[in-house]
Order: sequence, then C-alpha cells, then structure tokens
Amino acid sequence: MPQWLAAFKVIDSSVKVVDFREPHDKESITMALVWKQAHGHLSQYPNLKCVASMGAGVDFIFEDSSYCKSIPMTRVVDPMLITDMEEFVTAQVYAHLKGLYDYKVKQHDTLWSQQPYLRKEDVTIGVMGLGVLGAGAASALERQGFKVQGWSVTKKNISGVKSYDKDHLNTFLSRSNILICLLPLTPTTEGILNIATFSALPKGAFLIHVARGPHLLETDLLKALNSGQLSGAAIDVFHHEPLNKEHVFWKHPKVHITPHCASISSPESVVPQILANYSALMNGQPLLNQVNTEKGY
Ligand code: OXD
Repeated sequence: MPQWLAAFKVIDSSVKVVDFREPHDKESITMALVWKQAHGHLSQYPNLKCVASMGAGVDFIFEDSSYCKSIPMTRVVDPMLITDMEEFVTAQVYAHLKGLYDYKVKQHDTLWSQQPYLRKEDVTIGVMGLGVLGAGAASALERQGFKVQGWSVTKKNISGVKSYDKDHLNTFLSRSNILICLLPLTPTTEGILNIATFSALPKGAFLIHVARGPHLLETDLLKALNSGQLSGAAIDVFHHEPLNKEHVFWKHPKVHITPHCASISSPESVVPQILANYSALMNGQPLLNQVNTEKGY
C-alpha cells in the first residue's frame, strides 16, 4: 500500500488519494482502488462511481456482495503485466521441456542421470483463455517457434495460433501436450481443471496454472498426477493463499509451486491508467479497460 500511495504522489499529487485504514470522509470517495478487499466494505461508500481492480483479475470484486453491479468496474491492462506473464509461462515451458524439475528431484536424491530433452517440435501448447494475458502468452510462444493453439468462448484471430471455441474443448485438449490456464474466473470456468479435462489431454501432459485457484479441483489434479496422466504441474495460484503449510502440494514431487507471482502489478506502471480513468470519470468520458459486469471479465 505505501508503494501505491507514493506512486500517486509522484505521478499526480493533485489527486487526493486516501488509505482506507486512515480516518476519511466516506461520502467524498468517488473511486475505490481495490485488491482482495474485505467483504462488506464497499457498501460503506455511498457515492462510488467506479471500482478499479489493482490487478488484471476482478473475480474477488464479484465475490463481495457489497459490490453493486451498476457501479462501473475497471481492471488493469498493462504491458508490464503482459510481458511478465509471457516470460513466466515461457520459463515454465522450458523448465518442463529441459527436465529441470526432474533434475531438482534427482539432485535431492544425489542421482546423476541424464535424460533426453523434449523439443519444441515434440509438443503443442494449448492456452485456455485468450484475453489480453492469454493472447499475449500464446503469441509470445508462437514467436519462439512453438506450435500453439488456444481455447476461448468465441474463436480469436491470433497470428499463427489455431483457435477453438467453447464447443470444441475436447478437440483442443486432445492436442495439448502442455496446457496453460489463463482463463478468467467465472461461474462457468470454476472447476474447469478437473479429471475430465485432464483425461482428455494426451498422456503425460504438463499443466501450467496461472489463473485462479478455484479453476482447479485439487484432488483431481492429484489423481491425474499419481496415475501418470499428467507428468507434472506448475501451479502459481491456489484456493487459499498463502498455501497452507500442511497442504499436500508442497511435498508432491510433480507439483511445482510458486507464490502467485507469475505477473505482479507494479504501481509505477499501473497508476497512470488509474489516474486516466479518474479523469475520465470526472469528465463523463468512457473508462479504459472497463469490465463487462454481466460476463464477469
Ligand atoms: C492479477 C493477479 O489479477 O496478479 O493481476 O492475479
């Protein structure tokens, strides 16, 4: 929070920004900048005209029943977030292809044992969700010479990326050796990473999950890993964060955990678009990156 307040001060000190934990006049607040806010809080602000997510995701705003859908909602679309995500998923793809996770396990067991690499030509990467982050990741991988395909509600036109719509999930899955989940979390996508989805993938597929915890049915993932249907899973997002210390994922040799760090909003990069939206709001102009509150993304 101090970093965000400092960024506002440096970029435009004329706009009054208050930390919600400090005493302030709730009636004077017109825009709320939020990230996983305590539920019930938003209804304390009777004059809100915009709720702005501090990140790319907005699912946590919908989960709060004190958010009223008639208040415009915005999210962050930021080149830095997109680049970070592209680099993160690319790093995970190579870690899998080069066997780096297996070598880590072998190091633990003091085992010297070379294994053949998987190569680009050996795999097709499937990206679920072709919004800004998904489309960015798909294009970045395609530019590096990977065969890439994507799945989204409607077909998308992304150069070099074969696109499937919602009615062709199984065809898409049956051709994805590496599955990257970058879907928005909505009632339709919740639990989509389940045993039926994993069973439709080629045997030995690898999962990279960088969307939201509730997309994944954790016990189904364990079943798919333990049966060998999946060869491994790099998981960045969880139902409960931080991940409970007792959670079985921590010690599972085929689960590779990162702490929701695939791409992290940088205040310096994001504050200018929040200020632009504040100004648009004050001048009755259209907002940037407004969320369709009916669709949920
Ligand atoms: C986001 C995130 O939504 O970090 O920006 O998950």
